Amino acid sequence: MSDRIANAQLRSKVMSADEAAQFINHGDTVGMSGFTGAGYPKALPSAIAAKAREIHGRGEDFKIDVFTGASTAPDADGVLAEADAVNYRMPYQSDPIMRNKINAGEMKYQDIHLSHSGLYVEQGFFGKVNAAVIEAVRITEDGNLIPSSAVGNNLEYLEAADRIIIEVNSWQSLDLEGMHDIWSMPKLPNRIPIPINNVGDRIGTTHIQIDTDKVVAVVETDAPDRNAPFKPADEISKQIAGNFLDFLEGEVAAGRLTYDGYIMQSGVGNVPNAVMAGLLDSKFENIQAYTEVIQDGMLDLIDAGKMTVASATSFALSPEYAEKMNAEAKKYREQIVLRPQQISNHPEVIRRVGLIASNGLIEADIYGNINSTHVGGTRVMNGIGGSGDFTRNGYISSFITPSVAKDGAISAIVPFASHIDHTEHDAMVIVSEYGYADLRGLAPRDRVKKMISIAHPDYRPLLEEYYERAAKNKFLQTPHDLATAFDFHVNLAEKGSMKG
Ligand code: 0RQ
Repeated sequence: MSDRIANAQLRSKVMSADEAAQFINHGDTVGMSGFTGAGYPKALPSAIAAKAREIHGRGEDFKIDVFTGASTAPDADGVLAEADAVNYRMPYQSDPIMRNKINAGEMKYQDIHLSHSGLYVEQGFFGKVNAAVIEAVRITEDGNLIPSSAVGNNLEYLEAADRIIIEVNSWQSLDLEGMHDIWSMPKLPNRIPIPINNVGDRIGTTHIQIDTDKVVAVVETDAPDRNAPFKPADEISKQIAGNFLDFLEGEVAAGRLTYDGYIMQSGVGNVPNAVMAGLLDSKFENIQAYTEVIQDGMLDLIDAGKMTVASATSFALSPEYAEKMNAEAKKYREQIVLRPQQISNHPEVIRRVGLIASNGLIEADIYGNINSTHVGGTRVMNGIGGSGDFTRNGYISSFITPSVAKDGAISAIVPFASHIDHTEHDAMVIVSEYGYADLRGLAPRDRVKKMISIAHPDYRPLLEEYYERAAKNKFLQTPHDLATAFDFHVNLAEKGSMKG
């Protein structure tokens, strides 16, 4: 047995994942650890999926509701979806099998702001949480958990659940201990200000205290997190990154930012990583991140002495960088803080530190409304994730995107966004490979020209045509021609291209 389980009571609960799956029943609500492919349970999801298949084979029902921090991995969301073991999922997913089941109407999904999800559990919006399945680096002699590569909603699930299953993963570095900052907010109506004034402030403990009497099983694993490797930055990503850096330089020139005052939030993906690569060679120094995930580019910035501190709730590292983190966690924990997602994404702290948010999008419309989640307004891609938490509350909120998707069949700039996650009131700067549209201080009609200037040249005449038509209407605050506002999307659905 692993010497990572130092508590005698919990050592007596060690069993196999298949044995532990007996504690998960049809109709249960199960809160799991895991955020962007990090810190999710590695064994229980497959064991639960096997149990579901066996029960379905007998012609009986077996489905559970699955809550996590955010996305997990093929061996969690993927296996559970494949086995038709999920009834309802929240707050975020990005798994291809699960996405297809959701879009086919075979399972239910509620896409929730990541900072809200734990609070909703605390307040009982979802009813009872039957079980928590949480990955840990180790269990201390006192029965406390040292979380692994994500904190997510672990506190809320451990507190709300009747039964707790702990996975102790020996793949995760013991040196992660000391990186976490666990602070539990007093419940409503006794909230107090969160005492974080600076990005790196530590306000809590390095462990999670649990009710050991609720623990029904401890499962030992030795399995890596499953983060996808990033593609090397292509020309377009580099151009977008260059334009984003031009925007930052413009802020410095305007006196609104200094070279040592940049606090970033960054969505995940190839373009954000290209931005971080660009920052390596920029004049920006002492960069800080108040964000939700630690990415490869941030480790590079820390290694280069360009980033002083990063606060998040999890890692979203490529396999190569995850190994690097495991080897060097002792060093990185001096500059990285992993917090519960209610804190990493909290509006109060985000507004206080004054960060510049930057996230990806599916489409933006000519007035600056942003669709982050639904292709064609109906097919969900991933979810809003933390993009709403940061966009609504950031000091400056930006979006970065290639001007087209699917070899030019889809324009990222459309007349009217077919689903709106971030409104024109929140989005300030949109960046593509053609430049950046700075919408701050502009009434809706004055934004149109700027938005069209960052669209792909193939789509600019179509967007101009639309606006001319819309501007012939009677009401001119935010002109639209409702009869043709979704022609781009209808063309895509019917003819395979937004061009028609
Ligand atoms: O699909 O891989 O099949 O080709 O979407 O697109 O251009 O690689 O960009 O990785 O940044 O993803 C909005 C999905 C953009 C992401 C979204 C297709 C495109 C490709 C990926 P393929 P790119 P990105 C904090 C912030 C919401 C959550 C969030 C996202 C795939 O940024 O999920 O911001 N955001 N969290 O082809 C059809 C369009 C499309 C499109 C792109 N208009 N129509 N497909 N794609 N635009 C992090 C967390 O919360 C965890």
